[in-house]
Amino acid sequence: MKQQAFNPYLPLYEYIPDGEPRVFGDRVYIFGSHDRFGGMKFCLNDYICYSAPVTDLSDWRYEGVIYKRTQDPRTATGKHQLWAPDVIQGKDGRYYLYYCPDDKIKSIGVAVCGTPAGKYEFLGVVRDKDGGIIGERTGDTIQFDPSVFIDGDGTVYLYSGNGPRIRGQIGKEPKASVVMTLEDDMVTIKTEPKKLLPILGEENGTGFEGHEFLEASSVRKVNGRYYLVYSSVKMHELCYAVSERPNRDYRFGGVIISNCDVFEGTDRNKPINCIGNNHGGMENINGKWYIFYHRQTNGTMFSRQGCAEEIQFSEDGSISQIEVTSCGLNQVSLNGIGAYSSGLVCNLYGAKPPAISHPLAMRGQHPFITQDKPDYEPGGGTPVPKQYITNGKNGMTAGFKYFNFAGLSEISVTIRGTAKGTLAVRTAPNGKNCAEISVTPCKEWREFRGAVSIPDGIHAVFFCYEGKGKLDFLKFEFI
Ligand code: FUB
Repeated sequence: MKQQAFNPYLPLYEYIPDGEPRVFGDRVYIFGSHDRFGGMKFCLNDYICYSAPVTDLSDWRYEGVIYKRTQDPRTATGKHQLWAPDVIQGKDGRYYLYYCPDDKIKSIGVAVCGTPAGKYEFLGVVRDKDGGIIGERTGDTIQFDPSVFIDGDGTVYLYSGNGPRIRGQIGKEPKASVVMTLEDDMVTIKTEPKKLLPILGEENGTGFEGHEFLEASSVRKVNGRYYLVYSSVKMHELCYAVSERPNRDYRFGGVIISNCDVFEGTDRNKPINCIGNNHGGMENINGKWYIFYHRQTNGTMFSRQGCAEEIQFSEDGSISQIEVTSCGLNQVSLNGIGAYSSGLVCNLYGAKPPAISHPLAMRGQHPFITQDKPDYEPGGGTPVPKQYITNGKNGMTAGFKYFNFAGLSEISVTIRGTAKGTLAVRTAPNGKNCAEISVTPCKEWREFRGAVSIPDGIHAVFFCYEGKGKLDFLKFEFI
């Protein structure tokens, strides 16, 4: 690899949630929504794309805008946002982009392009053979988060739908997880939508209890089985269901990842990141399987960023839950020497347990990741923002996983703010102090250093603040 890969895997100024990884040829492409940093709604920006060689997941290339929010005639006014998309290569060799324009328009748009990374042109809306729009006909359930899979026999499956998150919502809108098939034109349905996974209210006796389908369908075939990754009613977790058939009989498989790193049924059953929605998918890249997911930043659910981790399949086809890390696609631990942005933090919490990411709930009460300048587009001529942790108060823990240390002697932190106290450095959140860095108030960014004693080998690093006042935390360096 040319350089190290991190989580988030894209530049820290990019906010691409709902990322579907797709390998086309020798590159992996990320098709996701596009949040605007500092936005107060989901997906305020046009779809953009990044790609990387399958052999170097550190080397992401910006492909530019691939589809504008206003290209679909239904959204031409610019008042709608484009929510989670997916892209598949059709049998004609062209690439088809599927999306729902937010939760106000309950049907699926399709755009097409001769190359994976755009620019896409609007093709149509998914309809039945009589022209009826799927999602708008009497008796239809609403369409949401479309995702496509083409099986070995050429059948094109379109998955879609969402469910209620809390019981009181049941019955307000006709919702379901559904699967239908498409004609070769990729826009007309061949078979009607039929129910697939249980939503809240349909779970009893299904094995999905507690992990009912919410949204974010995404299907891949692995060793002859179909794996449907979805986001459950808990929002923060991506689960999988598995079947021997692409369009029926899915069994609950388990949780693959929780973006607040909750491992139910273990002593790690408390959130250690702010809680928010999650969406992604899995992909085989150069012989290894990865799960792509997103994290929340800026104390809201509207500035989300893509992350990824390697996953393993057991002999019996099951996938164990993996933890969130700072090193993700790097495949090995990060260098134990050098400087790192605090934006790579993978566990971040304060004295109070993390809450659902929402401006009113988060701001003021919890530490969160933010940046020092407005939303940035590559080539837009505006300055490149720097990401940092803000609102760090007494009891803040900021964890980074993992580094391979050899002969570490000193650690520096670059902070600013009114903080007066100690940043303790530990290899476990409640472990012993490996360094104690005294910090004092400073208006501008300032570096503080401390001698450190961390044994050689692979360790996590946690910065734990004890003191008065608040700090912003920009970066740290292992020396
Ligand atoms: O990004 C907008 C919506 O949030 C997606 O469509 C959902 O899956 C959730 O991630």
